Amino acid sequence: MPKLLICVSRYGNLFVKNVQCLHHSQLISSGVRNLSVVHGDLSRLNERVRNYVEDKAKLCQPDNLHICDGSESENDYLLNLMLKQGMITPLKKYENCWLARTDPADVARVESLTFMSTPNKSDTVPTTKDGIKGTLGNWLSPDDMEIAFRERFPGCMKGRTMYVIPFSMGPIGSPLSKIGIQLTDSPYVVACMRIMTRVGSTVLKVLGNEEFVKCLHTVGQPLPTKTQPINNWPCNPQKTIIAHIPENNEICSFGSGYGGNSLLGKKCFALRIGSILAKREGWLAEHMLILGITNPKGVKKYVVAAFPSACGKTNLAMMNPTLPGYKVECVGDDICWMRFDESGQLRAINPEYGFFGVAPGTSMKTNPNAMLSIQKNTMFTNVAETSDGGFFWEGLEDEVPKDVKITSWLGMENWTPDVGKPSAHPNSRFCCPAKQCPIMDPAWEDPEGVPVSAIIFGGRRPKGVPLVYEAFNWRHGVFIGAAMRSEATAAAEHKGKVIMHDPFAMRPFFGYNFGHYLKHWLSFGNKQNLNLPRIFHVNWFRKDENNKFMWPGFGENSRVLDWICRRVDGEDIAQKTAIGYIPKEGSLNLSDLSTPVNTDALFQLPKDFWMQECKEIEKYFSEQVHKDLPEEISIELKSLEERVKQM
Ligand code: OXD
Ligand code: MN
Repeated sequence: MPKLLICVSRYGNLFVKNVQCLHHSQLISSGVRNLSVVHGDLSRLNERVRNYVEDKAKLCQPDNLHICDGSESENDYLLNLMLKQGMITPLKKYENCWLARTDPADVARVESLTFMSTPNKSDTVPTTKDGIKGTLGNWLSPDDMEIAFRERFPGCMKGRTMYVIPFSMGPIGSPLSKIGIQLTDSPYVVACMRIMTRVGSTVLKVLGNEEFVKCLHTVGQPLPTKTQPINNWPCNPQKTIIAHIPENNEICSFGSGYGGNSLLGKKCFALRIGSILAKREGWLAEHMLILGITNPKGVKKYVVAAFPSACGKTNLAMMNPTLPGYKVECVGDDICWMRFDESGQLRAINPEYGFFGVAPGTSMKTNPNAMLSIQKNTMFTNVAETSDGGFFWEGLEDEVPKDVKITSWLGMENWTPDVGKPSAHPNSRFCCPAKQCPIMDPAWEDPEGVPVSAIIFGGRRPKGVPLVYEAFNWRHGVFIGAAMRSEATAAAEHKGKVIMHDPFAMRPFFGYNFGHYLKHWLSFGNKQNLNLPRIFHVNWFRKDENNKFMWPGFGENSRVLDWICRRVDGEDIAQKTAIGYIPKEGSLNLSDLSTPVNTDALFQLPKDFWMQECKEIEKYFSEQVHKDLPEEISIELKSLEERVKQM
């Protein structure tokens, strides 16, 4: 019997000093508790993965270990298990569709409980002015992290099964892809990870003995629980923490089963840790959709677009263009990894394998391709249910039979709009395989990625911001990304319709100091031989004095994409303004537009608004980014102010 020394690591993880030389069968008998491997073979995991699993199993003390192979039968087993536990119910109207209702206290990302832990605070967040509270990420010192971990993780999986999920972000084996191992005690998380990422034994083969991103997740409710979990959804909102430790390529998430906090491949890995890897390795990990648009001449271009949560990224990525002869195809709806290739061409992959989309507002009218994608093999969370076994949410009023009864996400039967509360939670979701989308791009899994011609930024701006404008150059484009603002979203815990700064739509997802992130973006502008894409800003959400949207949006946005593509081709269709290039009169194709629009009003640039906007940006940069703001960005802001003054 080896002599085991139980130690506490710097981050509060319990570990056994000589764990490397333990054989798995010894682990099973000599662990802190007995552990049985109920699926898979621990001894066949490569050494690094095995060490990670053993280390965390000792810390979390699950009863069972299940190494996932990603197979159909495994998935069926898990769905059955959740069904028996009362965690999901079938939506019988469709094939293999399920509804999970969470504890109402666990419904969204928790930005205030999401931390990056680095030895130096300034690696994670900019140093703010005069002690003003920073809003560009949360830092925890390794010591505080250790205290937080020690309070939470030891024994957190008692009575439960720890699932080991090997997953690839990006096509398995692509030079642009990265591998992670997620450990979780939630079968819901396993089922959703299998939809959202490429899971299975092949991933382990491709990994060999290389580094991987370590992802630990627990619902934070060891068994037996003192009280029955609400909706059979175990979670621990009082103790929730989502922590990232870049120096170890590690993510540890405690207490929440909600997707953004628990499907660790998505925001935690692909964006927060991803952006750090990207900085280190010279590429970009961004909160962007990727789409291909083909014009009537058959010429295809790919564009990427960054909008904050709930600004319609999924709708744009899956759009049916109204412009005759145009075709849009989807590569991804949320996250984009991009790298310049040897010829200087920027190439992008979607690291995800599924869509985790906001349900309310999605309908055959707004996004038929999303609706067609979710008719089978889909996990719904916190949507309402119809008496004929279907789903329901705000926006589907015209699409469900009139005689069906609706049960709200909170379980209220015979729900009607008179109740005064929505039937589905505003952040309720569908989680479906991307390949079910009828307009997936033929190259969406191309390991080389697709060539990017344009980068689009945007937000929900009811006032002052025109439908589209183009940056003067790369540096100005980076400034536009940095100055992005948008109305708040239901995807996180924010309330109300305040206009929030959301630079690059990455505010909740930066893995490192935003000032350094800006330098990284700017650095591409100084490199030789790069074919830098043009940068644009769009706003589908401008409102008139009667509070009505001025632009019809959805498929009509193809007109804006068309203008952007023609600019990429160098067409002389732009006129210079103080804020950038806007379409020359008549250059935006508005023929047969569904509703008449007032283009003058859509492109009007009110001087007082833009003076105020400059002030807000100045205040934000000086308070929040302070000395970390690159000189180039200050110069861009000053130039904008000067141009606006002369308007
Ligand atoms: C998302 C988000 O869930 O951005 O995609 O919040
Ligand atoms: Mn998102």
